[in-house]
Amino acid sequence: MRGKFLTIEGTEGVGKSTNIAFINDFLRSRGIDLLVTREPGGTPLAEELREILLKKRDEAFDPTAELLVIFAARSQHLQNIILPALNRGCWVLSDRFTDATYAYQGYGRGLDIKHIELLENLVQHELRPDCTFLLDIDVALGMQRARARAELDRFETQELAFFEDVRKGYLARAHADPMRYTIVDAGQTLADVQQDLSMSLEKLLTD
Ligand code: Z5A
Repeated sequence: MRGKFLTIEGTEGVGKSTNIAFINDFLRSRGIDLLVTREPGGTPLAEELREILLKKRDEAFDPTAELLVIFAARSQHLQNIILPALNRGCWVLSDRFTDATYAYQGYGRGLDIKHIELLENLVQHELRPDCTFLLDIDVALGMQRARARAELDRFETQELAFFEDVRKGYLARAHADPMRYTIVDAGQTLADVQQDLSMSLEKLLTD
């Protein structure tokens, strides 16, 4: 039987990395064979493309060029890692996927959503995540957490208004498809965030 495809999304400092470790432990303790991966990246070639995307440089990165590099990395990741794992019955949890492209490149950079849909269909055919955890946080609080943690990459140096647009994009998509998305208030204590995640993971296991 094909494995389930899970994704986790959110703006800066929402705690994706922290909660991926929690989801991994939770599902493994229930006997689920889980592969954790990330985007952009997930294969050696796609990780090289990730470095290109995140590197700060003097030359402006044209938004359409950025979009194409993201989907190039995604195609590589899907064909070499995600699809083979799902086809052998393994569950896959990806730290970001195409919802990030709609939120960052669509709502954040202002690229035409129809172009993103076109590339999504070209690269993914009918594949969409079975379940997406959207960790939602006040943008300023998330930035505060992200800044306290490490040096900022090219995306993280964007203005607050950019991330407000990204957050709006994520929320709009989640509200439009409540069956697929679980919105978790990431401004709560970590214990409360993980309590909410446990409840939706329990539900996923019984579906
Ligand atoms: N990008 C794009 O534009 N288009 C696309 O299609 C895709 C990606 C796929 C890299 O992604 C960039 O790529 C990303 C969008 C763009 N832009 N940026 N930046 P990334 O996922 O690798 O980068 P990231 O968003 O910075 O993720 P991260 O480094 O994994 O951070 P995080 O997961 O949000 O946070 P964390 O490290 O787990 O937590 C942050 C801190 O908060 C840390 O110190 C925690 O201990 C703390 N924390 C976490 N939860 C809590 C709670 N509940 N209370 C208090 N403190 C907490």
